[in-house]
Amino acid sequence: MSDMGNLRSVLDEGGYSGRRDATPSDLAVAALGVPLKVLRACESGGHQLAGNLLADALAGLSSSPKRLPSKYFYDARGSTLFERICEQPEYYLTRAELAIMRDHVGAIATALGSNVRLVEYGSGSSLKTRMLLQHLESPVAYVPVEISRSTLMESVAKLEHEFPDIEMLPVCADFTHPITLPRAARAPRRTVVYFPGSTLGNFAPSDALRLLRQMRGEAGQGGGMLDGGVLIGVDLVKDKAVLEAAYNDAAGVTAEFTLNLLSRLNRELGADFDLAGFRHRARYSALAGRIETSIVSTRAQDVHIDGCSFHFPPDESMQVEWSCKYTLEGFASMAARAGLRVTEVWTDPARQFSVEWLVCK
Ligand code: AVJ
Repeated sequence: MSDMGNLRSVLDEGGYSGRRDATPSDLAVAALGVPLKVLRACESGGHQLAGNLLADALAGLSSSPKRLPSKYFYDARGSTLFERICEQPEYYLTRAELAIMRDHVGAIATALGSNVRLVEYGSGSSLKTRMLLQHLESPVAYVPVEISRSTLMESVAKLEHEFPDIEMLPVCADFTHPITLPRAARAPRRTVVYFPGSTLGNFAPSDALRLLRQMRGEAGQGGGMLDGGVLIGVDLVKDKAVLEAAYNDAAGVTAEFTLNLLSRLNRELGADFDLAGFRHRARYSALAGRIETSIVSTRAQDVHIDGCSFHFPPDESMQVEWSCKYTLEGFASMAARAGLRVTEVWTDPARQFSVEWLVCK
């Protein structure tokens, strides 16, 4: 199928949020070869995301201790910085997961089976997805759900070129909210939710459990289909020094990534954070089994957003990210509570990271 063929099918089918006629700007976009659904999904999701940013920032800065949600790291600049984090020598996660995919993608594809509708939460740059799509037997559709519009559009444009026979159904949305995902034109054998990169680690245990249940719901909805499953990347508990180095790289990219959250609030909400007055801090709590990342105020200062004023005493820290680490047993018991059974686990030789195949119980 050609690129225009893909666009045609998107046009014929209408958007996942309802049919509407193509406007002149849609047609201009179609001519450029950008999938229409990306633009349409982003248009509807975009306002909501911006609205949530203000509400979430005000609520987070008003709470005690102050906090900001880590999902807002990923604007265009944050997504670029995250890709640079993945290249840092201390950040072992990406390399370990890629090594697992490289060594075991054949077995992984066999476990998932043929004619899969592949849903991906937080699709990022889709490098690991490319390996998966190359090895799966006649996959039906790829449904990436990604909060960063620029990342989503770039990765789908590339994948569409490389996999012209796979229906591309990109959705620009926040996957932490319940969403109705588009169905494929051709009937799949099962739905597989792919959640790589240890993104689950960014959620508190109760939210992680809720998200696993949401994925189980997406994978389990039958209608004559086989029950599907969840393919997930899970980072494992390890030495504190290794973990802390991964989140405090020597080149300072992670610090820049963390502080970009404040730049984003300045850019998008007209806040007046002075970046010179804040620093990045990431520490491992062995008790909680997680890296806790904070932004620390280096002096007394006041910050203004949307007519509200927030005071920071010196050394006050603002919680911005958790990166939870799991033992294989701990993760399996959480999955079980979400109605999922771990049936296969692949790890890298150093057992730093795992890719796990969960099926509906
Ligand atoms: C993309 C969520 C897996 O927590 O390791 C990297 C994000 N933050 N360095 C992680 C992140 C700081 C990353 N995840």
